[in-house]
Amino acid sequence: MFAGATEFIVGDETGWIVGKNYTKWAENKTFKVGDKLVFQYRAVQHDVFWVGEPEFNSCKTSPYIEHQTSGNDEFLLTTPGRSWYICGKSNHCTAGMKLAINAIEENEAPAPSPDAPAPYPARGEGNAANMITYTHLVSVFVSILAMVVMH
Ligand SMILES: [Cu+2]
Repeated sequence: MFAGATEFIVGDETGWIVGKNYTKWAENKTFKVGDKLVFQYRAVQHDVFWVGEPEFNSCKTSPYIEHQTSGNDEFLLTTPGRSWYICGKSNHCTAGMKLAINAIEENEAPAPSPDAPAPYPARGEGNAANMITYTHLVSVFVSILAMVVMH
């Protein structure tokens, strides 16, 4: 179902820490439904609250949608739209330990529309499709050749 799903380690190699700009981390990334956010941190030092926009803006952890504390917390993006995550420890959120993302529909990929010129095939999938077509053509050609040789 979630063929091209991506697992995002929030903050990449630095993980979920105080002092990282997660707005900046997220800004050049495309999040899709089916992708997963993984928050990695030393358990007890931090945690992750999935909250609404007002709680995100005011750094309040109540009400929240989900709270995880394992240090390897996974949040699956199940619906399109925005979602907000904050750390609930001390003043970490106000210090910037917060992440807002926008998830798009799985097949709403940043691909050109059908009537727009398509300079490249979609990465990966396009090549795979071309390969299948090519393989198919070769096998048809071989069958024809075999028929001709046998008659
Ligand atoms: Cu924290």
